[in-house]
Amino acid sequence: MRVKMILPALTEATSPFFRPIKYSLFPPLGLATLAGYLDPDDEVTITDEHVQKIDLADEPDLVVIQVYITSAKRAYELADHYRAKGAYVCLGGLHVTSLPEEAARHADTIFCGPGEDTWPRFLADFRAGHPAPRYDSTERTLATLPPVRRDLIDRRRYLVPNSIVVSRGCPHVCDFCYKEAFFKGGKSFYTQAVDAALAEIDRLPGRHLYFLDDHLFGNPRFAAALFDGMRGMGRLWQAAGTVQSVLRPGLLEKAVEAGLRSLFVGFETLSSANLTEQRKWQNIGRDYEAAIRRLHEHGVMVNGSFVFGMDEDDTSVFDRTVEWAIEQGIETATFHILTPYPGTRLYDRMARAGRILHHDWDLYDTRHAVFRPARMTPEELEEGYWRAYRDFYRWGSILRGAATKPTLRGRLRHAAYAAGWKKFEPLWDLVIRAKQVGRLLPTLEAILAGFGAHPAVEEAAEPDEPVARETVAREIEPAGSHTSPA
Ligand code: B12
Ligand code: SF4
Repeated sequence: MRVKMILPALTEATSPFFRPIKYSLFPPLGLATLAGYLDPDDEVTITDEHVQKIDLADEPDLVVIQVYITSAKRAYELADHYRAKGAYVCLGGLHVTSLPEEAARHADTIFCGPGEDTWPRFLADFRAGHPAPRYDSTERTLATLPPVRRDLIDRRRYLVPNSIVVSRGCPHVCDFCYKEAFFKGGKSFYTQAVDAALAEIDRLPGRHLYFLDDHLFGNPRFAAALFDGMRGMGRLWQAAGTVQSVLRPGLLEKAVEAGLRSLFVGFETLSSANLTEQRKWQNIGRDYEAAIRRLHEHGVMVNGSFVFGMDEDDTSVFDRTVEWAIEQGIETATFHILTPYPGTRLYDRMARAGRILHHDWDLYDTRHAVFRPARMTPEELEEGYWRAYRDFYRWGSILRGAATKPTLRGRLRHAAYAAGWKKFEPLWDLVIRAKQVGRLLPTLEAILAGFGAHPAVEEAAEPDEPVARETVAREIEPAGSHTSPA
């Protein structure tokens, strides 16, 4: 059987003005996971439209398309194209789960929820000649997960080819997050067995890893055992975690010993009323500043995630948040406009109140105001969002953030690292367009290796690394990409 798997690009990514670095970060891990269930004699390809052109003239038997909200329009176009040619088309992923009826108009079969139970069931039905039009995931386990088909991924096209997930979902229930909607109908947080996760890590070449788990620390027992198992492997890695998990005694220390060098932390808002409104209970009353101090003391860089536009936010929120982040010495920040994804509680609340402005999914990208905010206009929200990025990454702010570091080496590193992303962005884009992105990985590993020392140790260390080496690490934070995993 000839199987073609496609990750379509959102409209922006195919324009000549798109920012290639953002879309050359991570390979399509979800599709490579599903490919693991195919038979050895199936002919299978994975096409990631963010980094390669799709050959539309081919004649596959089965087409599998992963649909995100921002790529839905393109996904449906591709689905219609292949159905017209007589291929059998399957659509699955987050947006299909949010709006199955919309997706079903373009598919022979749709899949709701994660695919580890439904996909093998479909394959058996398909081969037997009676596939169903819809499969809903209910049995949630990673116990029988086959090895991810990384051989189908062209590693040279990605800055972070070693992305990995060892769990699914998250134990929390924030209203704005995709997670509750996607995992409804079954468990919404579960992990691999520790040994299986360690085996998957072992299969990855090089030193660097990026855990894409929503909350790698979400099950402390699993996380502690994983970190114990990783100790001595010589890995350098990045991940996402909550403020609460950073403050928990013991776990962060284990993570650092296992190679943690940078953490994406969902602060989201400095207002506890906003946290309550969004049911982000795990952040309420937590000492954000203590969490940042603790990470810095352990040599872990912080990528702080912030969401603008919650109901308590007025136009003063942008300056206040940026100022706070600079004062805390946060190395990099990711800002988002609150985005009500269909299927979430946030969406339902906004829709009931008549506050949704439109359903142009292309613009549900966390950079556009798609709802009417409570205390400002949509224009003010968008303008403030862009201003926040500009203000956080201006030279004066970078130098002030750097000045919070206790050592000269720390100050230089902060300045070089933060500046690298925004100030040298066009250079990285050139490297990617020249298809040289894979060559940056050893540089990235070298940078991260330099971040493990505690500030006290750094005092006695060598002078700082060259600026260009520091800059790359910023790229692997999916800046502006997410409404906050964790
Ligand atoms: C890595 C990542 C990226 C990477 C690359 C994505 C990629 N290559 O797949 C980059 C940085 C490019 C990115 C960009 C964006 N992202 Co992003 N990203 C993620 C992240 C952190 C991990 C995705 C992942 O690899 N998961 C692990 C794999 C194993 O799971 P999976 O991909 O979901 O696949 C499983 C199922 O979905 C299902 N499945 C998927 N497709 C199909 C198809 C079939 C037929 C079947 C049976 C099953 C199936 O089975 C798979 C195995 O279980 C997620 C958060 C998350 N936890 O999902 C956000 C997330 C997907 N991103 C999100 C967003 C909003 C964006 C952006 C729009 C952000 C922006 N401001 O521009 C862009 C645009 C993406 C696009 N192309 O349209 C949202 C999506 C919201 C939505 N409802 O669609 C998420 C959920 C983050 C969040 N918490 O809000 N992202
Ligand atoms: S926003 Fe983060 S902490 Fe909240 S449910 Fe989503 S992944 Fe979990």
